[in-house]
Amino acid sequence: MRIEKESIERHNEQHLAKHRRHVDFLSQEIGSLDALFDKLVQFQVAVPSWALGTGGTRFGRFSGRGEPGTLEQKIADVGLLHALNGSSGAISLHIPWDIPEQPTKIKELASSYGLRFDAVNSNTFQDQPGQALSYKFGSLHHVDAAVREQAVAHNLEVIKQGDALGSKALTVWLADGSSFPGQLNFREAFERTLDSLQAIYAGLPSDWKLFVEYKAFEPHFYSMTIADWGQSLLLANKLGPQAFSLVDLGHHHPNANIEQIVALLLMEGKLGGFHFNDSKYADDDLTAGAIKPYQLFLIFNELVEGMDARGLDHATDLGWMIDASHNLKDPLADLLQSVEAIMIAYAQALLVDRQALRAAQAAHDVVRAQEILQAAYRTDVRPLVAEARLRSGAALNPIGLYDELAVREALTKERGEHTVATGL
Ligand code: PSV
Ligand code: MN
Repeated sequence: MRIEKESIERHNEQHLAKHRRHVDFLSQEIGSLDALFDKLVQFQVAVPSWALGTGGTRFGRFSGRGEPGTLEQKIADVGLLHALNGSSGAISLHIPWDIPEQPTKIKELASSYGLRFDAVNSNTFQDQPGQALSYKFGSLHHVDAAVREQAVAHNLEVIKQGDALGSKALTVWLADGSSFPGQLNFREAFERTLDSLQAIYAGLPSDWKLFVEYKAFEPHFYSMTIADWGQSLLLANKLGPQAFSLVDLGHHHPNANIEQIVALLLMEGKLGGFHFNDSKYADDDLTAGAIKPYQLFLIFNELVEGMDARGLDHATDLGWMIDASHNLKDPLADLLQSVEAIMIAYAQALLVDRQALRAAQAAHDVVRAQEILQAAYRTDVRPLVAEARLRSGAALNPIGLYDELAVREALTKERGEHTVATGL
């Protein structure tokens, strides 16, 4: 299913007058907004191929309807999102869940929806059918060199697959760790991981980046071999200029100050990519901004400050991706909500009066500093995000149009009631 341009235009026509009133009000309050609109239009958040179906928990999985069963259908789903919101112009694949059998055709299909391929993700956290050696006790950190070699070879294969699609980054997330004290020699596990990552790094094309994703817990209960940003940064520094840390919002202990982590990684020039989601307990993979929208804003506040301090292009110098799973909501509606929350937090961060904030900081005016941040956070920027969508030919109200067009019903008719997407 594709969304026709005319359907979007008709929908926008209906909402235009009210929308204009809101934008006029904000531009009278704030002043010229053209630079902000340009930034919002440019900003694209990749959708991971594994977020398009219903995820489960270890207790069960309640599949949805009309889920994409093939890579082509997953691309079509991201195409639908991008048509609706104009901000989902990239897809991130997980190999071997999504092996592109005919890369040229797949690339053409994606570009027919205006999509490019974001970072590719390797998977050494599950054993695949027919695989010679098991990852039960880890992959890149494994005590057995043959297992490490198998995992390195898989990552090199993923780079090859990604290269054929035009991807420019490999994300490595390891489930490696230990569940009991004494199970692992921490130092040697880390050294073996570095050694394996060096072998992968050596196979990286010169215009590629390697993202080292960390996670404080899960699936292991006692230690994770790349558990936090310090360990990820250590690896990225040792690997070289093409290696970076990747921050996934769900991978920290509760109450971690993620905005501070982001600020320091940016200071070091080592923040490479981002996985957005929200959580209450752990890596809950909930809709971005569903639980802690103020934290999302504070993170964007540091991102904008840090990227500007280093002269980085907000849209292209870092890899932006959603990493979520959907147990209850329709995955596509949920992804629309995540992108909206991300764009809102970004727009609010762009509105922070940086000069005034610096002055307040220099004067130890803590009250004023909070007022400045919260003035931006409490601005209802939804009309500005909608205006950016209008300017990129997308819908003023993406979820409204998704419902009006009964997209899920159409997909269910096309694909069936009981389809299951590959992924976790
Ligand atoms: C692990 O929890 C993670 O965040 C990594 O990014 C994986 O690649 C992704 O989830 C999908 O399992
Ligand atoms: Mn992730």
